[in-house]
This record gives sequence, structure tokens and C-alpha cells, in this order.
Amino acid sequence: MLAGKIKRWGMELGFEQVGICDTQLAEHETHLQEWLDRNFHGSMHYMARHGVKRSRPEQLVAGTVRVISVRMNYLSPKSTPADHLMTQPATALISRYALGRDYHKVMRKKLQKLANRIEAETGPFGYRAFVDSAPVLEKALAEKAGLGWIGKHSNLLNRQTGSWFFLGEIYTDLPLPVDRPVANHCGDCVRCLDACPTGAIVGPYQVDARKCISYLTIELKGSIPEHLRGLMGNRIFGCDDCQVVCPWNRFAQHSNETDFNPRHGLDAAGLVELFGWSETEFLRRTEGSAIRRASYQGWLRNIAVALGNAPTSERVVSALQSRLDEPSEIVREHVEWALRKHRALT
Ligand code: B12
Ligand code: SF4
Ligand code: SF4
Repeated sequence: MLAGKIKRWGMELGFEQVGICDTQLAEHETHLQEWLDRNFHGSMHYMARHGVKRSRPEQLVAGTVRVISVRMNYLSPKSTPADHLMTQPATALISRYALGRDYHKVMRKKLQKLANRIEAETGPFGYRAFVDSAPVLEKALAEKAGLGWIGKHSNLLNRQTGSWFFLGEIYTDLPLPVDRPVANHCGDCVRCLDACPTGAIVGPYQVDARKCISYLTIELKGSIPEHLRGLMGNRIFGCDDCQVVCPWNRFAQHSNETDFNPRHGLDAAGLVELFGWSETEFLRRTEGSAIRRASYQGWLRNIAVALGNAPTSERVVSALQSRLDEPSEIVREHVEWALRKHRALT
């Protein structure tokens, strides 16, 4: 059967699981609309831009009747565990997903290979492959396709492997048989809500992105609200706390993808060291990495906040002072905030 073969080919290409669903997302459309109405998307205007295309796949790609959803583990066996770094305030905490090669590139390539393989079997067919590259409700589709359930932290998780995986999909006009969703196993647990440093999980399944450290360090381009800076600790790119505390991540499996291995020691680098990078070094060392999304200015802004939260030392203070004349006003403002925290600026 074609569906069985697609799953086997997907696994051979390095995906951990492949599922298939239809395109009915009515309930998720309501939740998405509520989330937008509450302005939880902040400055991520692209989340509101495409109307209902995000929740109606056939309106994004005409003729779509099924979605092939895939997941791929990203936790590298070579990276220092995030929970260890949470107790090292002078070390930079970069989300485990961003330490190696940009997942968009890695997964898109594999999805294209999967589509080519299907085409070799069926002849030309209608499809488009996505990895967070278009208005697509990736978690909702993956949930429908049986890859896991959306947990209270709003990430997709799975009993066999936790939540340290990426999602991608192929929209297609092939009328494939669909898979069944799995049950939700969050039960009474609220660990992720309790652990969130900034209280961004404002209710089960509801994340106010404007408070989420992932948004503040990656998506937000301007000034980070002052009342949140102290809560960010040493997290300079993304945040993993809600996943670290999730009991299902005891079953997390490492990725087999060597492209996700950490580069340039970024899994446990010192804040002062990273703050010293010139723009050229930043661009060179983040080539092909998701970290580029933050921009050099955002990178310095984030590290300035983390240095403000680090224990006071001569090294930290002089690193901050060396950036007092930065051309970027945003960076200067965060450096001044950090120095005030160390009482090194009045
Ligand atoms: C926008 C976005 C963000 C934003 C907003 C997060 C969010 N929860 O929406 C920010 C920048 C904060 C972010 C952060 C992260 N992200 Co992100 N992000 C996305 C993106 C582009 C869209 C997500 C989306 O549709 N949001 C819209 C809102 C409405 O969806 P939602 O919050 O999930 O709400 C759903 C349910 O919770 C439910 N719901 C909502 N309200 C209610 C209320 C009730 C009562 C009920 C029952 C249900 C319910 O319905 C909603 C619609 O399905 C996707 C890629 C994609 N195209 O899908 C990646 C994606 C979700 N992100 C991903 C990752 C890895 C992360 C981070 C872990 C990265 C990090 N380490 O820093 C964090 C996790 C933070 C968190 N707890 O969510 C992965 C998740 C993989 C997985 N296993 O689930 C994705 C799928 C990218 C990918 N291709 O792999 N992200
Ligand atoms: S990623 Fe961090 S800040 Fe965002 S919801 Fe999870 S714990 Fe909270
Ligand atoms: S920490 Fe608990 S509530 Fe949160 S996603 Fe995991 S199981 Fe669900």
C-alpha cells in the first residue's frame, strides 16, 4: 500500500515518524483566532497576515486533500544538557534546537527526497513541502496525523520520545488513508506552567508569545520589556525550560542527524566570550545556523541582558563597558541596563 511505503521511505530518510491526516482544522482555527485576538502573537505579524489560509490547507495549496506530517529528533548526544546550564549563570544558554545546522534546510531537503520517491512510484502528483516556511498549523496537523499530542506548553509531545523534535509536512492531492490521533497524556500535570520563568504559559495550551523568552530573544526586534529582563537569566537564544521539566522528556531520544551536532562549542560557551564576537565573527560562526535569525544586534542585546543577570565580576563589567559606545541604540540601552544592575553605572 502506498501509505505504508511513504512511511517506510520517510524513516529511511531519517524522520522518526510519518503520519497522514485530512485537512479539517476547524477547532484549531477557533483557537488560533482567539490567540490572535488577544494579541499573543505580539510583533509576529506574519501569524495574522494570511487570514484562514493557515487553518485551511486547501486554501493555501489548491487541491490539497491530505497532509503527510513528519517529525525529526534534534537533541544531539554531543550537546551539554540544558538543565545543567540553568545553574551556570556565566555560561550562555542557547536552545538545544539551534546548536547545529538550521533545521529548515536539513528537513526541507529530506522532504523533497520523499516527494521525489513518491513521484517515482505514482507518477506526477500535486504537492508542496513545508518546514515552518508558510502559513501552516504544523502542530495541529501533526496531532491529527498521530505524531503526538499538543501539551499544555503547546508543543507537540509523544509518549515514546518526549518533545525534542521538529515538524515538517507535505501537502498533497493524493487521497491517502489517514492515521488516528493519539490520546492526550498531560493529565493533572502542570509542571511546564509552573516552570516557565516569565509566566508565558498563561493557561493550559495557551502561550502569550510576548512573554515567552523564545519570542523575546529571537522574534522581537526592539527593546526587551525591562520587567522581563531579570527573568531571562542566561537564556540568550530561545528557551527550553517548559520542555526540560516535562516528565515525558525522560524518554527523549537523541537525534541520529550529525548536522544537529553543536558547532563552535555553542552548547556551553561563556557569555563574555560570545559578547566579544565582532559582526564578522558572528556571521561566520552562525553560517547555516538558525541563530542568524536574531541578527548581530539582537545577539548583543540578548547577551547584554544575560550579562546583567550574571554574578558581578570585573570581567563581566569590563565586557559590558567595552560595548557602551555601540552604534546600535538598542544594544547601548541594554548594556546600560546591565551595568546598572552591577551598580557600575548610575
Ligand atoms: C509562532 C511560533 C512560535 C512563537 C509562539 C509559540 C506558540 N505557542 O504559538 C514563539 C516564538 C514563542 C515560539 C517558541 C517556540 N517554538 Co515555535 N513556532 C511557531 C510557529 C511558527 C507557529 C505556531 C502557531 O501556529 N502558533 C499559533 C498558536 C495559536 O498555536 P498554539 O499556541 O500552539 O495553540 C494551539 C493549541 O495550543 C490549541 N489551543 C490554543 N488555545 C487553546 C485553548 C484550549 C482550552 C485548548 C484545549 C487548546 C488550545 O490550538 C492552537 C492551534 O492549534 C511554529 C511553526 C508552524 N508553522 O506551525 C513553530 C513551532 C511550533 N515552534 C517550535 C519550537 C521548537 C519552539 C520552541 C521550543 C523553540 C525554543 N526552544 O525556544 C519554543 C517553545 C515555546 C512554547 N512553549 O510554545 C516547533 C515545535 C515542535 C514541537 N515538538 O511541537 C515548531 C512546530 C517549528 C517546527 N517546524 O518544528 N514559536
Ligand atoms: S519557552 Fe520558556 S519562556 Fe517560553 S513558554 Fe516555554 S518556559 Fe516559558
Ligand atoms: S510538563 Fe506536564 S502538563 Fe506540561 S506538557 Fe509535559 S506532561 Fe503536559
